[in-house]
Amino acid sequence: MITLALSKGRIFDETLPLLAAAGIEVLEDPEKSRKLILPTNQPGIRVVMVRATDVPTYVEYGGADLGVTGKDTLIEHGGQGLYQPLDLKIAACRMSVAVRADFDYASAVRQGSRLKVATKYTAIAREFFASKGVHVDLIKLYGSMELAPLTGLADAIVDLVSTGNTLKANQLVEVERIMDISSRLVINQAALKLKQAAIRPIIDAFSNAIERNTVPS
Ligand code: PRT
Ligand code: MG
Repeated sequence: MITLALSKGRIFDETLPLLAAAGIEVLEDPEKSRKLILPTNQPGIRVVMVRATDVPTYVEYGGADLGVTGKDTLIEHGGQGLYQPLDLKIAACRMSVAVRADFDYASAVRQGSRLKVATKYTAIAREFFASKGVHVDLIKLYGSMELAPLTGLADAIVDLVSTGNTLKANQLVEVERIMDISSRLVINQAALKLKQAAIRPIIDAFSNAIERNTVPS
């Protein structure tokens, strides 16, 4: 049995076409079903639904053989014990620094001020500000980062941005782009060796599908 870990929402939705390219069809809709283990049209392959941030953990410890997870989540997890063969180029966004429109970020940085930064992504934020030589107090949050500068909890946030609509709706502006983000296929290293025959064709089908999507025809 091959177990694939996915999370509800954009990762599940955007992985479906890749699965279809590998001849795999998930037989139930996670938005409608309460089941956490979903069967597929292939008796030897099942999908488990976990929180996005738990995907690397499931795959690292073998609760799943493979999974799909954002580069953001992977960096925060550390990536231990995970083979990362493919950038799937799905769930694309960017990791950015944002502040209130009336906060002068550039001069705060120039003056060497200590910044209060709220984020779910403390590893990425710590590394980014250290590389700029900016001193920060990191405040760990688990969601709704956009609220932090509006309430005085923080001067800045580090968060994912895709359309920019959420920032705009909260009068925040993007002042730094830290990195581009997309989702990766991750594989348990032992499973890769022991279940080669079943896993290889999935990697190859995903890889061909990504190429078809990115090469203009
Ligand atoms: O939402 P939940 O707390 O259950 O879990 P999660 O946020 O970890 O999962 P999910 O499904 O929201 O995100 C899974 C992965 O999708 C992330 O790890 C990213 O790699 C990727 N992704 C791509 C995004 C976005 N785009 C995105 N826009 N993840 C989150 N967002 C959020 C962002 O945090 C911000 O609040 O959407 C908001 C900004 O969107 P725009 O379009 O208004 O800019
Ligand atoms: Mg989310």
